[in-house]
Amino acid sequence: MLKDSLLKALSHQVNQEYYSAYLYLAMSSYAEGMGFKGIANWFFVQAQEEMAHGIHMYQYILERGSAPVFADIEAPPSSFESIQDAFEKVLDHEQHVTESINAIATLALQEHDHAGYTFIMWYVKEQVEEEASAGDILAKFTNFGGDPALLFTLNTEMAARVFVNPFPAA
Ligand code: OFO
Repeated sequence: MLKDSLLKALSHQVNQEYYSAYLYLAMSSYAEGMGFKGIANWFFVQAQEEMAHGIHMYQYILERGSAPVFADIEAPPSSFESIQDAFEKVLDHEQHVTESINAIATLALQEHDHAGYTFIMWYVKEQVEEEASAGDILAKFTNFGGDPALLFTLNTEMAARVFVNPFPAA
């Protein structure tokens, strides 16, 4: 069974993963409304990944013989200033998630829960990719933001993204 402190932290993280999914759905809906279906697709796939993370953590809590503690999921912002603003918020959000995941890893070590530590390390690595991906997209806005073709290029590139369940057996 998980110790209470770790159960609380992992349950909170399940909630955060679902909040992340809500946030990306809100961004997807915003991009759709702006007519950028490809960018909307990128956010939609991101939301699907977040839901997969939430389910994966939920199942891990059960596997450890504990019961997840559920809480309200916060509402995401309903609008954004621009597509660039949405991606700036993606990076801010993922940095916040990284801190939260790192805190769980620290807690698992403090509690001598080596299995929990091994579990959460997958997410430590995942967050490096999440931040790098948001950073790469934002760099395009920094370097080519003045070029009106940027959004159309991104829209085409992002239309190709497909959801691949990172935990196919789950
Ligand atoms: Fe779950 O990786 Fe983003 O937040």
